[in-house]
Amino acid sequence: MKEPVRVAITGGAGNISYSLIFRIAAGDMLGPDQPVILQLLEIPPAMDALKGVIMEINDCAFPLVHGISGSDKPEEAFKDADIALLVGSKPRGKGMERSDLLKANGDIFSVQGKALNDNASKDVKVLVVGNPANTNALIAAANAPDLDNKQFTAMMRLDHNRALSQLAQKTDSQVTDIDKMIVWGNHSATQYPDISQATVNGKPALDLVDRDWYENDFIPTVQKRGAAIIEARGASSAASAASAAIDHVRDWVKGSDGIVSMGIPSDGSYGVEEGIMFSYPVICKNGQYEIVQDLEIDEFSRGRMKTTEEELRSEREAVAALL
Ligand code: NAX
Repeated sequence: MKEPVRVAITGGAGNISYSLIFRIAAGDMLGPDQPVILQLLEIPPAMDALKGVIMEINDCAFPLVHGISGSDKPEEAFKDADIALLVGSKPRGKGMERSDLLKANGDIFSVQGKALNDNASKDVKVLVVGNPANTNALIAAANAPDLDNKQFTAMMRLDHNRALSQLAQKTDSQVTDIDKMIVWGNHSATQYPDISQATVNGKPALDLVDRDWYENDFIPTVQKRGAAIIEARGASSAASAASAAIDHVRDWVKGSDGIVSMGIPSDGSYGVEEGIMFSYPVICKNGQYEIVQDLEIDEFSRGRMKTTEEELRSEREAVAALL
């Protein structure tokens, strides 16, 4: 039997976690032979609800769960964590400006970045799901000076999966027929879901769909999918977000099957400002991710990438005091 992996999850009593934790416990993220110890973090008012979640996990008698704890102290929840899923964040309240939201979450993610730095495994892999995910990840990384900033990533996989599903439906194919899907930039409405590199069963995707559909239907549909889910369900994406988090970490740890999109610290590739948490096409191998280089970027794509980059730069400016 393998040594258990310690997985810390914040926002353990929230909606996404209610799907996420159970799937991790069932082995969907790290494999059916990998035991886990779950370390859940919540804020004091949600500790009762967290207790209920823990009771339910215990009641599942998952063979892979070798331990489970709940805490309202980041230093306890992150102790020796090998993987940290930062899901909990402050939702946008009534009348709150985007800058207020950035600031409120900045306070959470600077504390958590420091707690990861001081308590987690030195090799911890961090995925930030809580919004604004890219800039929260930037703040957490900046507050963890002893960790490599490459250990911090932001979740773009839900956007990536949404893009795969839309293109598969349009071309009457399966998501597994699609290769080289990319979502660039920020997890926001400025993101750029790019099918200019993609193939469907080996054929260029742009030869299979018309340009008008791509620019005026596909791109806005993927960009605004989160709002459409809220409109339809009366609540934000939860099970699909959990599924994307599982895909992201599974691929990072165990390797990806081709290109996937991850929000990672920009190294300047494709002319993007260095340091911001920008979603790139990556390939994961041996527990590491590498940006896919040398893709030809046309003028349309370049413009879209600039727009989302500019938004991330202005978010970074808004939280400069926390970096
Ligand atoms: P919920 O409001 O249901 O749950 C959030 C939980 O986090 C709550 O239980 C809350 O008590 C807890 N929490 C708040 N501050 C905390 C802190 N400092 N430490 C620990 N726990 C804390 O939200 P849920 O639907 O689960 O969504 C969680 C986050 O994911 C939100 O920020 C949401 O916007 C974001 N999303 C990100 C997505 C992405 O693709 N990156 C997609 C889905 C989702 O919208």
